[in-house]
Amino acid sequence: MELIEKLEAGERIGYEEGVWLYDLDLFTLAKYADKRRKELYGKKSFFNINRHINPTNICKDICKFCAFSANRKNPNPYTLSHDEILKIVEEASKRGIKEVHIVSAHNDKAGLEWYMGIFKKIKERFPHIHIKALTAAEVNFLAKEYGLSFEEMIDMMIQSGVDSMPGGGAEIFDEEVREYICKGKVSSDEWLHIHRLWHQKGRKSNATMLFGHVERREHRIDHMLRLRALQDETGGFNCFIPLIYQRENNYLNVQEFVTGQEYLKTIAIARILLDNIPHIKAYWATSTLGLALVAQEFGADDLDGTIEREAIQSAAGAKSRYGVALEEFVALIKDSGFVPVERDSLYNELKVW
Ligand code: V47
Repeated sequence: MELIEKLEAGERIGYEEGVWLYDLDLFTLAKYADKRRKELYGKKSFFNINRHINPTNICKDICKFCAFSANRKNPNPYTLSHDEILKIVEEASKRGIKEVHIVSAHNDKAGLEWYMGIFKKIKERFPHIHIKALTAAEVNFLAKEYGLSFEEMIDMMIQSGVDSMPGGGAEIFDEEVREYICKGKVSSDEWLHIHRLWHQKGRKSNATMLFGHVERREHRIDHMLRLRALQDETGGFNCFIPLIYQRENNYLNVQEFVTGQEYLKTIAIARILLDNIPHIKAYWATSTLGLALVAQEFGADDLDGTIEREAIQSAAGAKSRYGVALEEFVALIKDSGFVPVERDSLYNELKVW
């Protein structure tokens, strides 16, 4: 069957055809991605009111793409105390946030209790706030550092009050590229297995893909298909998030940004290939707000949230350090012709703005 016939019929696309999708023109891809998006959500675009917190930037691992961790290019190590973190949550709670998104570096001095204790304290004081925390990379680091199995780590996360897992640390699953960009970090199989175990507990998580660096298009397709296979097994992913690699203050030395066209193609291909993952997020911190708004017409139905503070992408040059004001965010979504729907972290609709 021809690729276009398959797209017309809404049939599942395999690896080789997935790579061919990139050779289609942008508007042909948009036609099929937008059709799917409309079938699922019409003109709704989801977002949440959230606060990102990055409690430490001291890291045992060295990922070439990372500008966040304290190193020669960013000699600015910090570790927040529990009290400092609680203060941030308290202030954000007054502003009405519904979710904290907590991601740290791999700090071997902080201790397991520092990592897990903060979730307990946040849950005790702010039981209404959803805690999305600990990437699979952190889970892998903590498990190995403290001699625990992944299952034991996951049980501890649940007992400590973690509600869902963010999608970080996935980078690119292809082993050769992974070895080059983040040698020694959680392996692709480990990343996928940690999410499998989390899903088996009835919990939800997200999945990211870092692209626009040294990977090729086929690596992106392989990455998405490994996620699709796990999703067939567990159904636990809520959302897929392609992250555009930001070039400053890190060791990858990539000269050019991925083009807007390549980003939109990747969003559209994700919507087409990932027929079993409900949401495709245009994470504006890496794409810019403008391109994220355009991505709504290419299959993206989620724009993440107001963020408030962002340290990982902004350390590498993105203009996301102070998040975006709620009123502005909502107005931009409306002006782009979509309906802003505030959601909770599990995609229950809270308010149509
Ligand atoms: O995994 C690191 C990425 C990720 C750079 O689950 C970089 O809802 C671009 O996972 N350029 C962490 N990206 C952020 C993350 C995330 C973000 C928003 C929402 C969700 C979610 C998850 O940041 C890391 C890594 O891939 N990253 N350095 C860089 N130079």
